[in-house]
Amino acid sequence: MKAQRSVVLVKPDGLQRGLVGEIISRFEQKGLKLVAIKMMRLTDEILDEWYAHHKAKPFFPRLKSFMKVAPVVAMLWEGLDCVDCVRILTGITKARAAEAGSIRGDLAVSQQLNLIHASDTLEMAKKEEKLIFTKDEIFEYKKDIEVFVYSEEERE
Ligand code: 3AN
Repeated sequence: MKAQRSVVLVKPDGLQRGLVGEIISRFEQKGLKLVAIKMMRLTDEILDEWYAHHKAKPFFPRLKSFMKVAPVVAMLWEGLDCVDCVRILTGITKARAAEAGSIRGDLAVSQQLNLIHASDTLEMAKKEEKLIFTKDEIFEYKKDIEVFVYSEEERE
């Protein structure tokens, strides 16, 4: 299978609101494969790289300090077209306008406190994976259930 990997962070609001388990369940139930997970505090170094595209935006200083008020739970999910798949499950940035059924659409109302971060392109996913995880934190293993999750053609 030509699987992709996508980085998800449960942000401080998700951790404080006790939604870590719910969020993990959404991705698990979809059929994605968890290949790395850890709790960590984000540093200025990581955040400056992470949100480089927002550096000039007026909300950047607040976003940065918000991401440091509590630890985050970082996960790496794997699957076919995983980056788009995770974004669809996540919902759009402005949570109160996000589609019902998505994580943000069902569980949040804010544009900043929108529970999770999800890589938005494959290129970003690769960059974020390197920023957050070391090689020995990422696990390769076989999931026997995959024969009931993907067709033979999709698994090739
Ligand atoms: P997404 O998280 O949906 O990929 P981005 O990359 O545009 O959205 O924004 C990254 C984070 O910056 C968002 N998750 C949110 O916390 C914050 N953010 C984005 N736009 C705003 C805004 N207009 N006001 C406050 N915070 C924002």
